[in-house]
Amino acid sequence: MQELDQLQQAALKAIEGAIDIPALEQYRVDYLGKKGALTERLKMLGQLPVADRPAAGAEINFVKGVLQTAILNRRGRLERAALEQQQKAQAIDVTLPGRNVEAGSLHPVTKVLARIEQFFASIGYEVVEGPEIEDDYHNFEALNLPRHHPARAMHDTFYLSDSLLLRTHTSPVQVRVMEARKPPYRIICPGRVFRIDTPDPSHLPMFHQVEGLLIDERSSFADLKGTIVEFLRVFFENNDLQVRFRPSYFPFTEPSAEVDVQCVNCLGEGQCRVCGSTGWLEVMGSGMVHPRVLEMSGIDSEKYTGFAFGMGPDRLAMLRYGVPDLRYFIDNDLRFLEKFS
Ligand code: 2NL
Repeated sequence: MQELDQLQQAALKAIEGAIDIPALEQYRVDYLGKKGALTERLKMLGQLPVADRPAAGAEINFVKGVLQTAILNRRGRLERAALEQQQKAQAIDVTLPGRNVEAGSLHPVTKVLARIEQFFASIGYEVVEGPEIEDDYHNFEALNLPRHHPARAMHDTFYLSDSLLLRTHTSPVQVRVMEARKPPYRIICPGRVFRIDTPDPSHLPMFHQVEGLLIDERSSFADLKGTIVEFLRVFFENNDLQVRFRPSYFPFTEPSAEVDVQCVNCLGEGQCRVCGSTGWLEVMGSGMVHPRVLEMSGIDSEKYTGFAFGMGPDRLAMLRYGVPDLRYFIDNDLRFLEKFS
């Protein structure tokens, strides 16, 4: 059948040229669908003489099989091509340079706090923390600060109410330990403290403090000196570091002393902006715990004595790393922070 032959040629050409699956599906419907060209021919078989029908039917069905196979093949090829296209689009270029993962680092003040804690832990001190919101009693009263002491004034302390405030030192943590536990103990109390200050190169309204407290029978000022000198020599990594104790006054200690170290910048050679050419840097306060402070927290001051000290890790970090302005520590400027990784 000449005509059927032409139909097959045309159909095969269309199927081979189908550019995508929907186009191919359209050709399938055109030729093999319910109203497709081949289906129509099968329907018309009834109009042929009975004797011709089997041969004509066989011919049409043969072409039908050829087209079905061609469609199947074309569909397979189109699907593979689509998959390849998709894979190419999603491909990962393993030759691209890797993306950098920025490594974080500890804040310089955190590093200094860790050094302080490490030293005191190595000589048997326990690290104790406490609340940043305190009451007037634990922050002032229990430390023998009289009611009209200037530190208790509104312009120095952040009051939250008549009796609640942001702690101005970490001493209240030590008061709570003295109230709760029977001596002996050795503790250090690191943490944030708060004082109303206008920010300048050496003052911020929030800064850090580490206070230490040892209470035992027969503890002495000699123990205080030995502990602090050893700490400062380890901290500044200088076994010959000169340290001096200068008489001073704190309401919570008696006697009291400021602790100075030989200037870490000029080593006492003068003409220095870090120590103001005095050759010394004040780094700590210290003293023997006032008997009244012991008694207020329920400790027998006839049986027990203790020493205490306090230091500012922010200032120690400035000295250790040569930072000229405290405000660098709170600016969150990566150019600064990356220097400590
Ligand atoms: C300083 C001064 C000091 C204390 C803190 C203290 C704590 C208790 C009892 C007695 Cl519970 N004393 N702490 C003692 C002397 C000095 O710190 O200049 N800190 C930066």
